[in-house]
Amino acid sequence: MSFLPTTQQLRDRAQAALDRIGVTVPEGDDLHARSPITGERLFGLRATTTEQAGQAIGEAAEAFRTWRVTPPPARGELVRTLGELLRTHKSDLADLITIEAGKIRSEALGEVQEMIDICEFAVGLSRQLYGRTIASERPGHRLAETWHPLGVVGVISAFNFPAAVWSWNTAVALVCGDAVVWKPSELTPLVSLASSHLLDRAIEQVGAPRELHRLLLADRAVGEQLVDDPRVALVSATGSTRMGREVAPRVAARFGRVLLELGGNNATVVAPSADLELALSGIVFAAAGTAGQRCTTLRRLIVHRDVVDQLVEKLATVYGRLPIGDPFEDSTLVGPLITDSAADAMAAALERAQADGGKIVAGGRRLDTAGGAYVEPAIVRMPRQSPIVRTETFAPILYVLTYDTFEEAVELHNDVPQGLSSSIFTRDQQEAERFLAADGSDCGIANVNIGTSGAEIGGAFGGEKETGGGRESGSDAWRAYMRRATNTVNYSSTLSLAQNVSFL
Ligand code: UN1
Repeated sequence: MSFLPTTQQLRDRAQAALDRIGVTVPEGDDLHARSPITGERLFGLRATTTEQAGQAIGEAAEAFRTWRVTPPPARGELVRTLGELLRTHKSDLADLITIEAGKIRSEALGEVQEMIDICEFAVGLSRQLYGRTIASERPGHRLAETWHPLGVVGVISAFNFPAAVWSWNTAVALVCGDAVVWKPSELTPLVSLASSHLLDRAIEQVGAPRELHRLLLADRAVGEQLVDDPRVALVSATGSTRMGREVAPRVAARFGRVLLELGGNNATVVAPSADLELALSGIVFAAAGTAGQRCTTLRRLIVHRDVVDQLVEKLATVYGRLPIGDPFEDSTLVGPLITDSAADAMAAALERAQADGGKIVAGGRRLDTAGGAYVEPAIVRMPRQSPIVRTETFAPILYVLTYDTFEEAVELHNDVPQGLSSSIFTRDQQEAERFLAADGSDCGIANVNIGTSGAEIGGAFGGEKETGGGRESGSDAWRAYMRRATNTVNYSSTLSLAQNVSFL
């Protein structure tokens, strides 16, 4: 393992990035910024109080009144400006992502690229918020639908994509005419302050209402406030299934809308015809990349009996050479886990898996470093899909299961509570199509000959079952951020009733 930077070096690097972005950290003792690289505290921060949060929601609701009647292409101009600022500060924001989330440099830059991409998508979208015209059954009538801005969107985001998930929601919500109130993870306050400040700068540059975006740097209680406040029209929450289980009924109780992006327990099927070299690269990035801390991380590998030994052997060799350590180091592929408790959860899961008859064939140990939680990504061969395999552990553990028939592979694949991402490696076209068919993968994302993670922003992102059913980012996911009105216009001089009803 490479030498780690000191906490002071990280603090200086973070400060330099914050200075270039132009943001001042609100000093205080309520919360703190820390880095998983050394596991130590960087800065103390002042949190948003519940009173301030209430006020922020009110201000956003007020800004919405102006924003909703601003023409969408003018709203797009704001998002275009944000995209430009993100391009200018790509490296600075990536620094903060590495410092607070522990992502390797290339993935941190990739996260900012994803933000730039969604801004560009949203700018185009600002001229494409299409409604339909519908054939009316009545003479002299026009039937159409119009999409209107929804209101205040509350965004709750997680540590692992501390900026991109916010941008998917915010760029789209803003062109849809909504205002945004953001409650980020307490683990990544600097990334949140920096992202939010870049948007504030864009808002100022284009002369949009200042209160269009509000950042709540606070703990769980303020998150709950956002969930319960009737002025928040849509709560878009990314996090664990446990969190979603609490959020959904509370928002439903006040007839608000939710968009949920919860846990994944993603699997890849490797068929006997698969190109194993291709599969190998796809699997390693999906399973060990981001130290297993993506919601799209590959957690289950379902391999045909004819190729399983060969594939596992190749994987174990690659795993044995994975460079683990300082995420700023160019050669590093696996950075730290976010906290000690994530490493503890990984150790506990490995123990459970072994108790169920699993055999660790690669990795699984925590490296002996002071501070950060560095672990070797693990591969575990399992005799069956036991309860621990069906559970999402947010760490780099890849469980390997064996199958004989395609039907059995699909059954194993779908037999988990989560339904986010999936893929198959095969050169058999029929098999690939069957995996994508109605009785194939039951996930929101189903891929062929690539891994489960690293989706592009152009498609709708999200999943089924305990993943929560939400879709954000590309395609027509924008509709969740708007309200639909059906309009019937009578341009004749007769009042004709639908369904041929006569009255008067
Ligand atoms: C997440 O882990 O919460 O598809 C989002 C991917 C990324 C987004 C992951 N584009 O892996």
